[in-house]
Amino acid sequence: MPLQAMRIPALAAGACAASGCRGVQSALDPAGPAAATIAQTWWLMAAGATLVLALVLALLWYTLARRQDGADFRHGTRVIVLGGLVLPTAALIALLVYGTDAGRRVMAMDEAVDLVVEVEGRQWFWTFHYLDDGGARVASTVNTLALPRGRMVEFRVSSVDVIHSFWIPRLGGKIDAIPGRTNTLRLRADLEGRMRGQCAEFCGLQHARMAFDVVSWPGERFDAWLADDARPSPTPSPPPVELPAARTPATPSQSTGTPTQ
Ligand SMILES: [Cu+2]
Repeated sequence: MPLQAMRIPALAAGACAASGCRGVQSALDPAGPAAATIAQTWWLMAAGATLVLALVLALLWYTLARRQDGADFRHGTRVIVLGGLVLPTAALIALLVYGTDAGRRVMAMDEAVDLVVEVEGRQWFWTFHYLDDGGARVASTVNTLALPRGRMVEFRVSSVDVIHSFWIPRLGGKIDAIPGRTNTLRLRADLEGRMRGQCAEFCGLQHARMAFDVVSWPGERFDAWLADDARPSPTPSPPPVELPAARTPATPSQSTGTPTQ
């Protein structure tokens, strides 16, 4: 590729890195293997879509230019077979093969699990229960998830009321939290620091408040925290938030300001 042509993707990647793509909740700023695979797929598909758009525009320009020449369009059948059948079939097969392999890596089902965390969604907060090797709950947190860096964590996600969706964009894909059902998701944080998760399914008027913090610690610090915090899990209670009265639908007889459980 000539140097001039390489400048555009380099500038785009630079601008992306310097601005909107970074951040505590950006899927394009991966902090783990699953999110890295998803981001890689996103960039690949963005590049492919750009290529297809350029090809279509070039063909359109060519067609319009030829019509102005008054020339007849020949080889129509060949263009339809190649452009309408062979090209999409090849592109879709390539995407299917790549996507299947990427999906296997994102799910991480063949990897060993180091820690199990039960995730409970409810209107409108998250509770995280940390299990020991025997499957007993040894600690719980509300709206803050602590993770040991470099260890594979299995999340068992469920809901106590309506359907929510558990999503930490910098670590991987999302999974629905469905009442009466437990869905499993495996994620690993390879970087330390603070990230942000969010409910990704509209679940009621306070849905936008259903965000949570994620802290990724070195393994020793996490172990020490879990050992210190080890105690019977408390009854989940809503975090202390004040609901904006203007956004709470209420009749004059109803009170506002208290989250409904
Ligand atoms: Cu929700």
